[in-house]
Amino acid sequence: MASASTTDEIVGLSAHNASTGTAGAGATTAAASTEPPPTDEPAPAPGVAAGPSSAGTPTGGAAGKRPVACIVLGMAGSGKTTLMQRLNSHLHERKTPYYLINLDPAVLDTPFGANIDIRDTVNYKEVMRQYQLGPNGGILTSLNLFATRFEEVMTILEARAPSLDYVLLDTPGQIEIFTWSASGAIISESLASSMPT
Ligand SMILES: Nc1nc2c(ncn2[C@@H]2O[C@H](COP(=O)(O)OP(=O)(O)OP(=O)(O)O)[C@@H](O)[C@H]2O)c(=O)[nH]1
Ligand SMILES: [Mg+2]
Repeated sequence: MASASTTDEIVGLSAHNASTGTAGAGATTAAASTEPPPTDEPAPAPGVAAGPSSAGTPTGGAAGKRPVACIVLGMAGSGKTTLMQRLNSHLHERKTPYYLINLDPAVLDTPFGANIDIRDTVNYKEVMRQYQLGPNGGILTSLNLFATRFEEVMTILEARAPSLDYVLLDTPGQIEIFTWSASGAIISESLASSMPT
């Protein structure tokens, strides 16, 4: 969940447990559980980008089972977060193990509980203030700051990969920020180098 950050624009990563379908108290089928899929390690993007990525050809191999990473991308207000919420409900109901990551630093509230939330690491409003940026520049810079820590996210995902079927990532409404920025490339290529994305 979003947490109040310190005056620093970026704070330590925090992660929540992987969702196993049994987690997320009170999850219902109609409404996605807002309970974060359970978490326990330190912490950390929407359309659905599915299918094999050109950035990597993870096969599972020695590392064993690999979850499928789905980055939900789309225009502002196109329903990315709603889709995430529905997927959360669906997978939770089927007891499919998955992991949810929120990459939207500006969202006020998510209708799903993210295992890793950019808002736990980067304070979007503080970034705007410190760098004297507008909303879009704030999102861009927040994502860039977060991308510098994405290795830590990958470490968490690597550790959990064998027990996960899916890794779902919600992204900011400003699609161009994700698709055209260095941070978007870093995040998507990091994922694709490790698992089908
Ligand atoms: N009619 C209709 N409305 C939808 C659908 N999906 C989402 N909405 C509505 O569209 C609005 C925006 O949905 P979000 O899921 O927040 O969209 P988003 O892409 O995450 O928005 P940003 O994060 O701001 O870019 C909400 O009021 C949703 O209820 C859909 O399939 N059909
Ligand atoms: Mg959204």
